[in-house]
Amino acid sequence: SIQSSVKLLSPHSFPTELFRRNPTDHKGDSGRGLFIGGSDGTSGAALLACEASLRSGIGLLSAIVGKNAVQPMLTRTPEVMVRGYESDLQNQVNLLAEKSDAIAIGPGLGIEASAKKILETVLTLKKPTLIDADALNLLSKYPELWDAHGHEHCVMTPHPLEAARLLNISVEQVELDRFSACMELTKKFGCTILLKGSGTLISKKQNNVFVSYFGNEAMATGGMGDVLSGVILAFLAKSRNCIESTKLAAFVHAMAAEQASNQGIIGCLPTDVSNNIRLVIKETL
Ligand code: NPW
Ligand code: AMP
Ligand code: MG
Repeated sequence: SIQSSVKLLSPHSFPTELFRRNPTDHKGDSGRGLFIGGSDGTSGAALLACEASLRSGIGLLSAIVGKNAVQPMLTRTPEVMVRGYESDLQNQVNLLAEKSDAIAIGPGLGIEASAKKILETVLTLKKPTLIDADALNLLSKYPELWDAHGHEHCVMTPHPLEAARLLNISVEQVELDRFSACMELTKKFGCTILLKGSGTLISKKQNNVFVSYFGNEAMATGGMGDVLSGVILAFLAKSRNCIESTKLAAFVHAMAAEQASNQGIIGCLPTDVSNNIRLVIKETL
């Protein structure tokens, strides 16, 4: 049965050796990542994801963001090597993506034709790739993108509405049987799936689902998912292991939220969660 294959995510279920640093490590050993997203109106998603990625230990982080996100990004996190979208965009994406161990695409990306082209380019490279938010919406809108370029080294992190769009069903249907929805996504895409929400589900192979009961309603704030994208990117860049990175990220993200919400459930910001990531990782790895 479905239920018999469900495992509870526990603080002790992570292969910590994949994520630890050694005393002689240099920045390249910690992983190079590329973030792509944050267009006009949703620039903040890029800032939140990139800051979270840095707090999760990424060694080198590049970002391709909307023009209006460049200055705020440099102000908040000068550690990021940031570029604005330009007309020779394809070229930029290719150059940066080829040098990266992992890529995250989607938060605040928008679903314009230019975004579709970038997603196509990224998928073609077959690198460990986190696909979230508008990149998921693009896959719902243009299923042929995945048919032509989809691969197993991807992690998709839909919230229930994004999952419903991907499966062509209603949010109610997703929420009524979250396990089935998660498995349907695993079957359809053949990559790692994290279905967001209270009782987050993570699966790579069918009939093998991890459930996380960490986190709480303090996380019901816009931008919280963008932080998760950044955490996953960092762990992917370090380990290149999709399922283990996703499990650890779900735990770190939710535990950081629990700790941040000790000061109050209401008004706990994604930024507060980001600021607690470091301590949670210290306690976990
Ligand atoms: P409702 O309100 O209940 O009808 P969308 P998005 C539903 C970026 N962001 N259970 C819910 O529907 C993102 O990265 C930028 C049930 C909700 O209103 C994306 O690129 C920010 N329903 C882009 O904006 C901060 C659920 O889905 C609707 C559900 C759009 O992303 C915000 C929203 O889904 C944001 O992260 C659940 N658990 N969860 C920034 N500061 O720059 C969600 N829903 O329409 O896909 O829009 O998720 O806000
Ligand atoms: P997004 O909808 O993309 O901003 O992502 C929201 C993030 O917060 C996901 O990681 C969700 O699993 C998490 N989250 C939201 N609400 C809750 C909740 N009530 N309990 C636990 N986690 C939640
Ligand atoms: Mg989101």
